[in-house]
Amino acid sequence: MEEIKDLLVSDTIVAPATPLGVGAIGIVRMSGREAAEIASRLFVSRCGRAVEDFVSHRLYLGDVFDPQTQEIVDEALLVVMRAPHSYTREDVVEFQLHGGPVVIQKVLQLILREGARLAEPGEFTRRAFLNGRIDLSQAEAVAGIVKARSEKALSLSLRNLKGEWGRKIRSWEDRLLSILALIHAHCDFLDEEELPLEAMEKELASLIGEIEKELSSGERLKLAQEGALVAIVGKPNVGKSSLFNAIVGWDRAIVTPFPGTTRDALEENILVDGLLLRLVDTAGMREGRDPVELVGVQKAEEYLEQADFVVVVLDQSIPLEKEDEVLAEKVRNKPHFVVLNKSDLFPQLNKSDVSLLYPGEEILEVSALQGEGIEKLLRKIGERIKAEIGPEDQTILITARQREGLKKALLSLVQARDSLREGMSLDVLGLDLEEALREMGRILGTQADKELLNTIFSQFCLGK
Ligand SMILES: Nc1nc2c(ncn2[C@@H]2O[C@H](COP(=O)(O)OP(=O)(O)O)[C@@H](O)[C@H]2O)c(=O)[nH]1
Ligand SMILES: [Mg+2]
Repeated sequence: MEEIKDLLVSDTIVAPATPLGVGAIGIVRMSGREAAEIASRLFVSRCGRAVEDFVSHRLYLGDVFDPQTQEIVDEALLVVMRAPHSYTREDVVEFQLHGGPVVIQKVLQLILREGARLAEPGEFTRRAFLNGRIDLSQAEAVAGIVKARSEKALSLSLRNLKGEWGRKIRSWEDRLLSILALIHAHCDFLDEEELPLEAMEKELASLIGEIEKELSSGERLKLAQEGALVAIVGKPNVGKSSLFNAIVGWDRAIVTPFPGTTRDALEENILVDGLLLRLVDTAGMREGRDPVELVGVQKAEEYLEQADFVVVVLDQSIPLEKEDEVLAEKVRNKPHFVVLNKSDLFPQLNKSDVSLLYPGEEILEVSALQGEGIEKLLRKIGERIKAEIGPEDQTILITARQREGLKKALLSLVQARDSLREGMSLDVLGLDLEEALREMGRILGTQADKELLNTIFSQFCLGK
C-alpha cells in the first residue's frame, strides 16, 4: 500500500464532466487542494457569500467572470463538496453552466489560467481509488456503468460499484490468509501439534470450486455486457426482412416480393426487457445466382456461425423445400428459435412437418406483415437470454483484466492443492498461496502499480 500512496498527488485538476456538445447544462469539475480558492476568483454568488464560506454540497447561484476583464462569462450554479465527503475525497468544485461548448471551453480556459491542470481521462476516479474511497474493482465498475449498453449491464456494474465483487475477493483472501497463518505458525513452532492437512486441502478445494464457478458464470455475462447477437436466417422470400423491420419498428430493410432482395447483412441494436440485442437481417440462403448475392449468402453463413441465437424463418404459405432441411441441419447445434411466418395466409405446410425437422421444439407462428406474434417471439428471446445469463443475484460482472488475474490465482491454488496432496514442503505451498493472494490484491488494487493503474484509467472518459 505504501507504493500506492506514492502515486497520489493532490494538485488541482479540472475537466468538463459533460460532453462538449449542446445540452441543457454543462458541468465543469475541479478537484484538489486549490479547487475552492480558484473558484472563488472566478465566481460571485448572488447571495453575497464568499466561495470559501459556501456550505458543503449546497448549490449557489451566481456569475462566472473573467477576473482580468471583469467580463461575465455565464450565469451558473456552483457547488463545493469538501474533503473527504466528495467523489475524490479531495475538495471538489462543480460549475453547472449553460450547456454550450463555447461556454464550457471558456470556463475551462479560465480555470486553467488560474492554476489548475487539465485532468487526464479517469483521473477523478483514480484519485477516489488512491484516496481509498473505492477499490479497483469499484473503479472498473464506474467505467462499466458509463459504458453500459443495456439495463442488465448497468445493474450488474452498479452492484460491483457497491463493492460486491470486492467483498467476495476479500473473503477469499481471508480464507487464504487463515491457511497461511496455520502454515507460518507451524513453521515457527515446529514441534507443536500436527497441521490439519486434510482440512486445509478441503478448504483449498472449496476455494478452487468457487473461483471456477465465478469464472464460468462471468463468461455468460458477456451476453449482458456486449449484447446478444441474434441472426435472422432462412431461405429467400420467407419474410426475414419483414420480420426484422417489424421488430426494429421501422422500414430499415428493403422488402420486395422478389427473392434475393437482401444482399448485405443489416444490423440494428434493440432493447428487449432491458437486454441489448444486436439483431441481424441476412440474405436468403440459396444456391448462388449472381456474385453479389453469393457474397451476401456467405455473410449470412458467417453470422449464423457467430450468432448467440438464431431465428430461423419459414414461410408457411408454401410447402417445405429441400433448403428448409439444409438449414435445419445447420442450426441444429445453435441456440435457435423456429418461426413460421405469413400466418395470415392460407397454410401450405403443417406444423407437424416442421416438427419433424425440429423435433420437440416450440414453433412460433407470426405474421411479420400484420405484426402478429412478434411480441411473443421477443419475449421468448428475452427469456432465453436471461436463462443463459443466470439468476442475477448470484452472478458478478468480471472485466477481462479481472478474469486474467483470477485465472492466475486459480492456477496457483491448484498448484498449492497438488503440492499438499503430494506431500511437498510447506514452503512451496506457502509460496503458491502468496502468489494467489498477490493476484487477488491486484484485482482490488491493494497490490497495484503505476502501469496497472494507467491501463485501467486510460479507458475512462475525460472528466470521470
Ligand atoms: N402475407 C404476408 N406476406 C409477407 C409476410 N412477411 C413477408 N411477406 C411478403 O413476402 C415477401 C418477401 O418478404 P421479405 O421480408 O423481403 O423476405 P426475405 O427475402 O426473407 O427478406 C414480400 O412481398 C413481403 O411483403 C407476412 O407475414 N404475411
Ligand atoms: Mg430480405
